[in-house]
Amino acid sequence: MHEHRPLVMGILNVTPDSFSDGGRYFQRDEAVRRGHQMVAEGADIVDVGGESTRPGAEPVPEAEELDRVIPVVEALSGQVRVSIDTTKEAVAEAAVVAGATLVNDVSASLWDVAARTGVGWVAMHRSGEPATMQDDPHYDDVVAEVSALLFERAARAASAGVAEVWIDPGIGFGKTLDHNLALLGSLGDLVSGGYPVMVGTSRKRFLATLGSGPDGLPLAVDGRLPGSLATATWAMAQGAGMVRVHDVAATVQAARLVGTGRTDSRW
Ligand code: HH2
Repeated sequence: MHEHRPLVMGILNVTPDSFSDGGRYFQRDEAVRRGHQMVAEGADIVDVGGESTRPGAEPVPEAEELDRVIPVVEALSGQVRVSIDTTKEAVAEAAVVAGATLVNDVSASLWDVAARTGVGWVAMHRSGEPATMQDDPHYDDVVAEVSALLFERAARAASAGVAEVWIDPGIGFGKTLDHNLALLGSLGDLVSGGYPVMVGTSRKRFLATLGSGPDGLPLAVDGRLPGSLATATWAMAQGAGMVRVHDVAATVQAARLVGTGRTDSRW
């Protein structure tokens, strides 16, 4: 019987400076090995990125980003669906030529590339640029503003001819703890827009303080699996069709639990 469950996207950062796995998969061989491992763990999609978007991260020149990601996309795309996590048009295009079939776009602006090349597109909401986005984020109504922007971009992409459009509230991208919690708490609003919703909470900073132990100290990145899993499970239970995670095996188990009994085929 075909399994109906939300999709799990495994994160593969080919970077020296990503907040969680920076440096671990910077060597090409290590990156490809990790990609294979995530496939074995049940990842539906592997998301290859060559530029960190963490708060304060420095931009990466295009040639450098291409050099990081393209060989890895080529090596994995025969075995699993690959998405390219980039905000650069040229990198997205080259990755599609190399075999990627989804553009994961944290700037929510590359729908033309997806339309032109016939691949899927993820529109993520962010406020500001990585260098300053966490300085003083402000919204009058975070849920309404994020939803409105995503629905508007998704509609533009659909009318440009993109057949597969995902929307993502961009947890941690120019958002305080309260903003993140409001967005997670009202995921139903996003889901009701009719576009499949993707959510990324994995190991993010807001879990450090929320999940701190009796000592009150923030949790280090490698202590955030419980919070990551809890929030991914919450998101899937609210109707998210895909979660973007570092810990693939554990999240696939959770996705199966959430998917039990589902017969719809939104994902
Ligand atoms: N989060 C990150 C990067 N890309 N894409 C989508 N669609 N949604 C997200 O929430 C999202 C994303 C940040 O996480 P990570 O890739 O682990 O870190 P870094 O940006 O430092 O490489």
